[in-house]
Parts: sequence; C-alpha cells; structure tokens
Amino acid sequence: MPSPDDQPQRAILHVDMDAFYAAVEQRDDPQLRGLPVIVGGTGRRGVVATASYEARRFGVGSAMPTAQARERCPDGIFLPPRMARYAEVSAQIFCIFREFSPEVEGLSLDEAFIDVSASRKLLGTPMAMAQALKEKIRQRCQLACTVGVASNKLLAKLASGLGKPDGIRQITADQASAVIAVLPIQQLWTVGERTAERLQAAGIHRIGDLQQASATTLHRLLGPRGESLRRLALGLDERPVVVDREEKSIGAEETFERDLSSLDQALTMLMRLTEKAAARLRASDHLAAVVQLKLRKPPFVTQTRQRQLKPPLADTALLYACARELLETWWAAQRRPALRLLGVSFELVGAQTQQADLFGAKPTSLSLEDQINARFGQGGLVHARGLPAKFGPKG
Ligand code: DCP
Ligand code: MG
Repeated sequence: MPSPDDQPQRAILHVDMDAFYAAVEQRDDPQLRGLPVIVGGTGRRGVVATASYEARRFGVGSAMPTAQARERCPDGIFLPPRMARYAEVSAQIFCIFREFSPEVEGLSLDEAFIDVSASRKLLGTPMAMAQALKEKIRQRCQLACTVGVASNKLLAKLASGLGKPDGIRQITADQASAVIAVLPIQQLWTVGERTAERLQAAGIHRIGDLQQASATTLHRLLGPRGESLRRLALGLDERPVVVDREEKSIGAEETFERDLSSLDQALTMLMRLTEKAAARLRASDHLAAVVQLKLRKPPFVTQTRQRQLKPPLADTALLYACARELLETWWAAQRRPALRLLGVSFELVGAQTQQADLFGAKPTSLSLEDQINARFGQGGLVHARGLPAKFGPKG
C-alpha cells in the first residue's frame, strides 16, 4: 500500500533473540532447560547480564546486582558468561539475517534491523519473511527469537518488544499510533531517564500522552526536540537501516571485589580479559589496530593507556604482550598502585577477507583455541597465565 507521499512503504524487520546468553546456555546443556538460569558476574559486585524466562518470573532481570538476584531466586543456576560462545552464535544468526536482505544493521550481538523492502518480490510478504526467519533460526541454531514487522525502525523495534518471547508481531502504519499509545514513554527511541523525568513531571507518562500534548507544551518542556519527539510518538520515523555501522571496538573489563594491589594478580587478570576479548575479536572476523587499557584506581579515578598495532593482528599472545607492556609501565609510574577495575579493548580494522577453502569447509577465523572453548566452554583451554597460581607459571 503506497504511503501518503506516494513512496512505497518500507518493510523493516527487527529481530531480537530471546534471553540470549541464557538461551545459549540452555541449548548447550540440556539439563538446564526449563530451569531458572542467570548469566552474569558471579562475584560480590557482579551484575546480571540476562536471565532465562523461568528466572524472570522471580523478578530477576538484566543489570540487577547478582546478590539481589540470589535473594529473589535462591534456586537459580548462576553462570559466568561465555562471550566467545555468544559471539560465535551471533555470527551464525547474522548469516541467517543476510539470507533475507543484505541491508542488516546490527545493534548488539543478538539484535538487528533488516530492511527487507527489496526482498518482497522474491521472498514474499514481510510477515512470511519473519516466519521463515524464525524457523531458520530455530532449525539451525535451536534458539528462539522474536521478530517485529513494520514500515520503520521505531515501530519494528516496539513491535518485537510487544511480541516477546518467541513471537512475531506486526504493527501496520494505520494501527501504529493507537497500538503504541499505551506504552510508557521510556520505550520511545531517544527518551532517556532525564527526558522521561521531565515529561512525567508534566503528567506525560504514556506515548499517547505525548501524542496529545500540544506543540507549545512540548517546546516548553524539551525545546526544539519537542517536535521530533511528537513525530516519533505518532510512529513516524524515516531513519534508514545503516548497513556498515560495524562495531568499532571490542573489549572486556572487570570490577574487582577487592582492589588488586599486586602486579602479578593484575597480570593474571589481564591475561583472562585479553583472552576473552581476543576470542570475540576473532569471532567477529576483525583484527585489532589499537590495544587500549582502562585502569580505575581507588577511589574512582579512571585512566586509559593505548598503543597502535602495526600491522593489525588478532593473536592472543601478541595482544597480551602489548597489553602487558602498557600495564607494567602504568604500574611502575604509580606511587601506590592498585586497581579497582581493569579493562582491555581493541579498536578494529575492517573485516578479514575470508574465503571458503577448496573443499567447501565453512570459513572461520576462530582459532583452534576458540573452537575448543566454544565446544567445551570458556575455560576449556586457557593460557597458563590466566590460571590460579597453583596451576600457572611462576612470574
Ligand atoms: N546484556 C548484558 N547486560 C545488559 C543487557 C543485556 O550483558 N544490561 C546481554 C545479555 C543478553 C544480551 O545482552 O542476553 C541481549 O540483550 P537483550 O536486551 O536482548 O536481552 P535478552 O536477549 O537476554 O532477553 P530478551 O531480548 O528476550 O528480553
Ligand atoms: Mg534479546
């Protein structure tokens, strides 16, 4: 159906995996299926990354302190994240997304917009594509996802939110403003905490309240932004799906229960973080052009140190060697060195060009180490430096 300005309507899918990290854990270990699984930091200052839908019934959710999750769900199964594994599954689902259109904009490991406007002739209606996509993900990855279907990104994302879990939900242009009117304003793209507070103070709680608010009121509350927010509230959004918005950096960091005050401890932690980040780097088919350390010393002073890599690379040992030098130099320059948080991240350069080999084997940039970890769990194979002292090398 042509839209009022005679442009053919776009067809956008928003795909979001259900309870992604937890679902991967439940798939890989059938004994976990049906149980409340909580993935996240398991230490004292740990935070929940996600919870299976079984655990959500107990009120456990992303970003909640793990300690609180344990109180709410004492029988929960608490697991540390296996980032290399999730990155590998992410690469598989993104391959499936691209079977429906090359216009894929990833938002995170488990979430993407797909502009399927031009695929309609070949693959049928957007709803048919959403169904086929879900089915492929279920068959090839044994995972559930939810697909939102609409004529723009804003509505497609709101639709998948309404369809969760394991659903397909379409919001057509003519239903749009009525369907989204009941949603809280926080769900509207660009409405953060501060904007929400300001609007709520003026009695605007739901998207419908925003639709009804006068231009003058919105201008008074939000300035020139008011008008664009009103358009969003009506379900209008012209943003294109931006294909090549690739991740620019990949990293891993950890906050410590007790500040690290020995260089040896810090190096052991650095090795673990480097392994984790390097595994994700290789799973994403990239090379690192810059290594960056994030160092937070007590009480709360955060610094960064970085170095360029020429040529760019993805080998754990070489990345670690570089990160180690940065850490040792920083450490030596401190009067009383101690770390509250340590992070390592890599700035990426373009995709490595991969070709299937002559025997048609699936191309992979996963090192043998990553493949072993993917199969046996992170920690199946680790560098000796990252092991507790009794297993690790001296010095
Ligand atoms: N994640 C995280 N920390 C957060 C939020 C999410 O580490 N505060 C991670 C874990 C999630 C993954 O990102 O599995 C995807 O995030 P989603 O918001 O899509 O949440 P889920 O996929 O877990 O659940 P659902 O999409 O079904 O609500
Ligand atoms: Mg998700």
